[in-house]
Amino acid sequence: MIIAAPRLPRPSEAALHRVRQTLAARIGPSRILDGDGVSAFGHDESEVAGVLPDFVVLAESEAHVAATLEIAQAEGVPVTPRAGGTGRTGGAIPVGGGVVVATAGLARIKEIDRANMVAVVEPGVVTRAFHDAVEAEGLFYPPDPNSLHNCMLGGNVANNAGGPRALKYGVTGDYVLGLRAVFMGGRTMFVGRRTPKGVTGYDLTSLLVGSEGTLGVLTELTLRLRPKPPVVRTLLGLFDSVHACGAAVTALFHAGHVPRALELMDEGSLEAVRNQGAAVDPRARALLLLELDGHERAVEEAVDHVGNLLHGAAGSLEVLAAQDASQRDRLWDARRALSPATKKLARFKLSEDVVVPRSRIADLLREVDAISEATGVRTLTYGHAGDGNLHVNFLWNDPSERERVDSAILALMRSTVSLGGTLSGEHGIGVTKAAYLPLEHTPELVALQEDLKRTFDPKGLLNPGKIFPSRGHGSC
Ligand code: LAC
Ligand code: ZN
Repeated sequence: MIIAAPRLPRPSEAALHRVRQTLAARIGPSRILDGDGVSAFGHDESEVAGVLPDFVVLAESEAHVAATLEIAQAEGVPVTPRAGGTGRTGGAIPVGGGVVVATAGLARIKEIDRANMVAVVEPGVVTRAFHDAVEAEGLFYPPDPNSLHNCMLGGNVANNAGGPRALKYGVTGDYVLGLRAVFMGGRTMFVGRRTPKGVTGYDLTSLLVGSEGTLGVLTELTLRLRPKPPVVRTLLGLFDSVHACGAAVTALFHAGHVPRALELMDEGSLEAVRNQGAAVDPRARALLLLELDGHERAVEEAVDHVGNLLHGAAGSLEVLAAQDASQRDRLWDARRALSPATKKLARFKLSEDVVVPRSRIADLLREVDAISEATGVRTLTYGHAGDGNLHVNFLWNDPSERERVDSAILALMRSTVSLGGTLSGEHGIGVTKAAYLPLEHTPELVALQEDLKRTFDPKGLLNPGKIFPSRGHGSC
């Protein structure tokens, strides 16, 4: 663990005892976990040092969540919501102690409405299981964060998760029509609608999507679906430099192609993939993984055009096409395993998810080289190039390098903002990026958001210590 959690005051033992007793009477003692059982609820998949909650509520209904938020509010005890716990920024870590309310037990797919292409689900549904369920109905739910085998829809919505298919289809928030949420004090509301159009009142759905569990706890999601694309084709373009990949991305868009995914890997990422046993052509120092979908004839035509373009103007060394579903799955498995695979390249790794306008990708890649050279910190980059959303990873072995790593990350954040980009495309701010938020948001904008936070949660008890800079992290 290489990022310290912010230090927040812990709730008093007396208040915790009262919350525990009252909750046990309301929802049953078997739904409350304490002692050694809480150890799995103190961390997520970020590099933030874990903090144990005092106890965990294993919610199985909205009423359990509401009781928790009512009783915790009355006693001034913090509550941290948690779904799959696969977040990358410390968002599910109970940094102020208190209660974790786990929503993995709310795991029903309540409805798949084919006629209206809408589904109603609970937050504990695993994203991949939801894909399978809607695809069995001939429908399609595009958001596909790379942790989809483990992450849950509640966390995806709370963080407005992205993934490779966001390029053509948009991010999680583009599929949330409405939601039910419980607010501190226990008030429960439906926000939004279940129709594709609707402009009544403020768009509170969008406010809650991506609010990282700081405004309310999600208990039900109304999601928009699409027809399942009949044909998908996957291509791999090999290049002799990451800069050539960047230029190819621009050329593809200039030629009018919008693949559903357009993923980039640089030389360091390829090293990680090769270390996992993948036989990537040794000449390749970068690659693009590209996927097109739609109706057969249109897709075949696009595959030809894209193949020619990559071979010709974009100067790729080779273009390979997946021949069947199992080849395609192997390519994606290698891509999805990249984050853990890169971790094996050094003792320590920190990973960012910055975004720049697509036309500035080449500039960002140059900035990353310059930062690496100036600080002496090894970097590797991969990610959702079509969206301009790149995972820049910083790798080091000696703890004494840490100060240089922090200055390299700060330089990356500054460059990103000056290229017209944003600090986070899909992982959120959480703990890890709170200190950098002022690079992108003015003090007035931060203050406005803190006012909104107070409206929902006047005592600051719901997922405290997240997003806002005054409570940001320090290095361990
Ligand atoms: C990915 C995760 C890290 O793209 O967002 O692999
Ligand atoms: Zn990603």
